[in-house]
Amino acid sequence: MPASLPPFPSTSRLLDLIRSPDDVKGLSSTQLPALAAEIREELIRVTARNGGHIGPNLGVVELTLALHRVFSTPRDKFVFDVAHQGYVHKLLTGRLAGLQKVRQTGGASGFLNRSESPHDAFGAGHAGTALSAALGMATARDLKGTDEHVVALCGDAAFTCGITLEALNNVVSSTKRLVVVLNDNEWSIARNVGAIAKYLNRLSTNRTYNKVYHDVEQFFLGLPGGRDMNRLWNKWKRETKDFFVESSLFEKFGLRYLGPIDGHNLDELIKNLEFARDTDTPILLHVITEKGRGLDAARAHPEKFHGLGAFDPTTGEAKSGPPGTPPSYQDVFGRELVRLATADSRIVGITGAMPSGTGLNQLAASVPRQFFDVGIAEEHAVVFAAGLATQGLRPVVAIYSTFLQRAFDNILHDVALQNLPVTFCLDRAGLSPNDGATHHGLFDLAYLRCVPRAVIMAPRDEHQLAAMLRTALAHDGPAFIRYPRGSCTGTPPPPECAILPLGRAEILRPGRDVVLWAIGTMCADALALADQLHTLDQVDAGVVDARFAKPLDCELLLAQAAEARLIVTLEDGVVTGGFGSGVLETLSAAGLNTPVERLGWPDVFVDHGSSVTELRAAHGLAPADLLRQVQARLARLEAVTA
Ligand SMILES: Cc1ncc(C[n+]2csc(CCOP(=O)(O)OP(=O)(O)O)c2C)c(N)n1
Repeated sequence: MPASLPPFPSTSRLLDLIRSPDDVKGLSSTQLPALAAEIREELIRVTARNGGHIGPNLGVVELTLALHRVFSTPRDKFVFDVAHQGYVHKLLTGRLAGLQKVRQTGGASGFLNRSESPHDAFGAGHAGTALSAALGMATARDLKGTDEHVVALCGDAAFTCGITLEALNNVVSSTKRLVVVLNDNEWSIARNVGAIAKYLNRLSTNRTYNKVYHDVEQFFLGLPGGRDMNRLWNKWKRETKDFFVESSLFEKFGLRYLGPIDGHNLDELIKNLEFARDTDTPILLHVITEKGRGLDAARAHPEKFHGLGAFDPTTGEAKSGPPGTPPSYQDVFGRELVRLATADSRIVGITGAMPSGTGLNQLAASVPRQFFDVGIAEEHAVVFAAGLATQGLRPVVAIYSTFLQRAFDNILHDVALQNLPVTFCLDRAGLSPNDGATHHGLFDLAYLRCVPRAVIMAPRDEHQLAAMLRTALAHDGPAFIRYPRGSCTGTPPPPECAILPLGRAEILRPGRDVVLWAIGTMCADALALADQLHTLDQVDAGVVDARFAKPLDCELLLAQAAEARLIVTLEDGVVTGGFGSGVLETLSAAGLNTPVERLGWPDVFVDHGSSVTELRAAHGLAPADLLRQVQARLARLEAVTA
């Protein structure tokens, strides 16, 4: 990588001439490697500034170029798994300008999005959906009698997902024509885990298999009419089953297997993709790529460079916060769990492929026997935890709020219904601003509140997180703790880390006229709001930290509501069915008609943006908006009583 990167736009770049995939097709084969090099420079330049999924994208430069050389989107459909590796596709489909502000307000999304471009056949952000969606598209094509190609691009970690395996099981019964590209770089975010990862590794390094396969393949492909001969060879091979070497797992599912293919060799990629395009049977191309290719730091640290914030493009150093920034909630959680698990061998930690993101890497390093990374398998993680809990263990499942959505039935059917003591730590609750709608953790309060027996907590600072972890582990049933991404408050620690009485709120500021009931990090907003109401409007405003969204402290709530003019609820989640709804339900059930003003995220999908502050402002949740909303409600109430 050059020490200093060219300014944008550089007039002599091929990349600036690429407005659509047709332009890629118009390049000579000698220009393609030059374009690949320019794309890498551009990827490094924009992600160094904006942050983003640099490692995965650097790995698929040649693969994406080859795909656009061989297929024609938007007529042909590319379905990217997770779609975090779609930046190159964006560059080749007219989004060079949008990529300058990728993941920022007004810039391109960090994932693929059907509303962003007709070249994005399917939106994603969560893993494991590509094969199912592609199979749906291929089947629709067959039913409609059209002839476009459908290509699913799946990472090796996608095959740790149940959905991918469910789709694999259905391929041959659904369609005769589907191209699956397995982009194998041996990494999930951390190193890929499980039996399939080991199997893929064996497959890509099994010399006998590859040699026999490759040589015969190339021999037939090189003959005039070689494609037909190759079909015969495949048919014969299928029929003689495992005569030479054991057929691959994918062949057992009825897909034709081609590979391993060097994912950085454009000629080899193009030749194999053309073959796949013209094959009349579902086919899987096993493509070997290197994550982070072209940036030494990313190659050396694939986990860190999977996705990160702004970094120095020359040294690869991530830009860190100002000195004295408090630790993150993830760090505090990881540290507390190590403390607890070291003292109690019944405590085990489970992650779905996010050891560093959740902070469970600390447990993996300190008490590895009590740590499990199950891959991108959230449903399995939850049922696995349920099984462990039946045997007297105390599992702690750490999954981002957004990814736990996938395991709702397992929470309900496997854990809560059997009243099993599983602790759920929902990281990234609230906004994940740069990632956007697929990653915001705004729904958990709503989707968990309806689960019988669920104890749902949210800490307002790091010390409460530690106390809640102890509370959850002491509770004999399912317990959920939600906390946000990023830095804690830096609040001085209390004298002791006590277990909280279940369903007991805490009064943070006395006040009887208007009472603000907040949960989690919104307590800070509530305190500031109460101060303003007091100072500006002489309102006697109190603040309560609910601590528990369920069970709610009904006793305190009803006592306060009986006297207050207005109850205001504040939550970092959707208001529809959330914490404030619980407050409303409680008052309604008790026959109290004290007005309730609910402050939280509206009933829409929130896009990506540069920061939490910007997104809050865009959705009427900036501190000034909250104040205006409460003042307006109070004014309306006064107008009614006047
Ligand atoms: C359901 C779900 N769980 C976890 C994640 C977080 N996640 C994003 S990308 C990724 C790893 C993807 O690995 P792979 O598919 O092999 O692609 P690579 O990044 O290696 O190219 C994970 C775990 C997610 N997006 N969705």
